[in-house]
Parts: sequence; C-alpha cells; structure tokens
Amino acid sequence: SAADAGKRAAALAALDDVQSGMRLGLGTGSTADWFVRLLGEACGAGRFRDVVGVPTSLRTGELAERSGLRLTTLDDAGWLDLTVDGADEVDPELNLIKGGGGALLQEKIVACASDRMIVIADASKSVDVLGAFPLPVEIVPFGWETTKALVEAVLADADVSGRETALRLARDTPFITDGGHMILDLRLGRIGAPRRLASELVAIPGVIDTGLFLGVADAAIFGREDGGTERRD
Ligand code: DER
Repeated sequence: SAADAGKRAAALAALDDVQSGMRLGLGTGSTADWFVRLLGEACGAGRFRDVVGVPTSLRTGELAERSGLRLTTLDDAGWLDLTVDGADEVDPELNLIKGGGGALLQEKIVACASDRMIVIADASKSVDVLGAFPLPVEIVPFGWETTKALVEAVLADADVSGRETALRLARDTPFITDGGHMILDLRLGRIGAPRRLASELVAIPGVIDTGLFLGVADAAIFGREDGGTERRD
C-alpha cells in the first residue's frame, strides 16, 4: 500500500543514523517493524557490527529475534544511543501522539533513556495540531471507572474540541498492555494546550502516563509512497 511504501522508506532512511556499537531502542508498530527488519538485514550483511537492541514491546522483541538482532534489557544497557520509533501523529514542534499499538509506556521509558529519539512515519502522520487521533491514556485496572470519571472531569475544563472517552477493547475484553495495565482512548478532536493536558492527566492517581510525547523526539523522517523521504529536525 502507499502508506506501507512510505513506512518502509522512512525506516530505511533511519538506518543512516545507526552506527556500529550502538545501543538502540527498538520501537513498536508497523513502521518500527520495517526498521527492525531492515536493521536485521543490514547487520546480517555486515553494514553494522556490535549493535544491540532494547525492544519496547513483546511484539517488537519477537520480531527482532526473528530478524537476527542481538537484544538486551534496558537495565543491562543502562543508557541508549538512539531510539527509532513510530508515531500516530507528529506536529510542527515534533510533539507526538503515540500509543496506537498499546506500548506507549515502555516506548516512553525507552525513548527518554536515549541520547536521541527519531520518529519514522509515513507522510500522513504529519499534522498541524495534535488530537485527530484518539489520545491513549494508560491506567491501572484498580478502580478504573473512577479513574475514567476523573479523566472526564479534567477534559471538561480542557482546551479540546471533543470529550468522548472509551476503554480500549481486544475482542470483547479490555486490552491489557505488556505491563498489565488498561488504556483509555480519548477522542479529543484537537488538543489546544498539550502540556497542560498531559500534566493534568498524569496528576490523576490511576493514570500512569499518556501518549503525548512532548519534547521527546529529536527528529522525524516522513516517508512518501514514491519512496522519497523528508526529514524534520
Ligand atoms: O503504538 C505506537 O506508539 C506506534 O508507534 C504507533 O504510534 C505507530 O504505529 P504505526 O507505525 O503502525 O502507524
């Protein structure tokens, strides 16, 4: 598909930021999957030596192993040189909405334990204002309906154009993250004040984190269906 060609093009371009000996954070999602597969091929072909990866999800860890990559844990790596990950939306300041794939907490932990974080995405992910994509909020299962009510109370006063919240389901039961948590998806339409919204949401005890990645990404590579890419630093 056109989006798939763009995702592959962005992932391929991100290999130019990899150097031998790097400790890499490996993102989650279909674009990050392209990066893992292409990185595995590049390592197998001898383009890079002594690269080790820290996966941001069980899904990525399994694909990375199948791709022949050497893996370690974040604690054993200590600190990472570079994380390459996808995003659901990227705004002009490189603020992101992530979490469509349900790995936002581990993705944010890994991205924030890296010297640099580069987003790879097909061109459709570039937006002027965040919010058209539902904002994932990771919550603990204990008292989740009370947490949901507190989230809705925050939204009542927030600078957003929509306030619908929904528990993410997998088939007919709540989606459970690798970390054992649940996700609320907030259909906000547009987010007028992302920093204020993020800080008010994470102040709720049952909220663990949100899919707002503010000031985290250092660069974004957008891939087009014709195989071309555009880089934004
Ligand atoms: O869940 C995530 O954060 C993913 O990175 C997601 O935001 C992007 O997934 P995609 O590359 O499959 O569009």
